[in-house]
Amino acid sequence: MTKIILDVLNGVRPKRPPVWLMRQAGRYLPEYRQVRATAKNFIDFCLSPEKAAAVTLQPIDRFGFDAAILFADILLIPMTLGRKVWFEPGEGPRLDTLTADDIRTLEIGSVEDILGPVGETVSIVSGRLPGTTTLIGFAGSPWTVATYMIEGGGSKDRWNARRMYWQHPEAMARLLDLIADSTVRYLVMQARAGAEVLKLFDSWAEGMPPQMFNDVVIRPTKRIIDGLRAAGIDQPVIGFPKGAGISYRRYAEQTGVTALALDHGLDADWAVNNLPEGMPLQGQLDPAVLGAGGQALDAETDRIISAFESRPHIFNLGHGITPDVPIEHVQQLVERIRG
Ligand code: 1CP
Repeated sequence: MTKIILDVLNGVRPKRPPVWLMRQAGRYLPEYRQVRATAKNFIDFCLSPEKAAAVTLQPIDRFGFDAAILFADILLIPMTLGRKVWFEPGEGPRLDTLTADDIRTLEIGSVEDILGPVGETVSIVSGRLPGTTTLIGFAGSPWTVATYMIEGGGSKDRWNARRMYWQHPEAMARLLDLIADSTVRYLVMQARAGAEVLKLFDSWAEGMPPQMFNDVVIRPTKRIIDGLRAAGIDQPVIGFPKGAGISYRRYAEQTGVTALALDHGLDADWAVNNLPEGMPLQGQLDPAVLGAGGQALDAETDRIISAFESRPHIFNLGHGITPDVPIEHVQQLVERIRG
């Protein structure tokens, strides 16, 4: 049986693009909320292989997406560097904040033990997936993970992290290297457990000067991909430097990614004409359109499919699905794509 997403990542252009959605396992699904309610807290949920595997498979059962994405979170990696991470109910992630001084003494712990349960989740899902569905493993990219570590959670403009880059460049470089090296071990574990594609989420790659983009986005991403290849991992890697604008091109040329996930702000025609020839592209429906549904959803779905007709293309959102999206809209989208 062939897996259409692996075909596309190998450069094939099928008649209709395959589809999956960022955050497809999540609160818009009643069956997700049901399992979620049985977990002590969000971190525990991510580290409970049976529960995490169950919610990974839910959107596949319901919609028949072409890929399942491992249920976990990008904020597990700070735990491998000895940091505390917790989720405030109704608010979001919290971490103990990190200063330049703290960074000098950080060390990578036993990634394989601390995040071992995630490897188990991957094995369980791998054994239960339909033969045509691709299993995607993932991690956060170093810059995005670093912003949460320095800020102690989400923040409006990542001010402390951005300032640290300019004020303590050596501390920032060390932090990014440590996250990258821990992430390599984490992704090697996922790949060996059965992840067939790996995705790197750089949700905060927007709004920085070019040299800074080289230092905090491109270099650490390349370090991860070089590390994976050196470890004998040859799975395709999808890079998602969200909000990078025209810097998507340098990212595509210099990091070693196999494919690019495009956010909805990037001009599709620019992308098709300026990103490396033949490189598979994933994206890029605005999640708000999925929230709206109706004719707008059909029209935007059609526009995106035809915009990427000349490329190997995986249909997806430009960012994660939001909890308020009606399930019927997702159904409508999948039917429209499949014609
Ligand atoms: O209680 C809940 O159910 C909380 C919602 C939730 C979910 C469903 C969180 C908290 N994380 C996740 C799972 C998750 N997170 C997945 C796997 C499942 C899937 O995609 O179907 C993935 C790939 C992520 C990745 C992730 N986590 C990113 C990168 C992608 C993005 O959306 O930009 C980021 C930034 C996070 C941090 C995070 N985790 C959770 C929240 C609410 C946040 C964002 C905080 C913020 O906005 O700053």
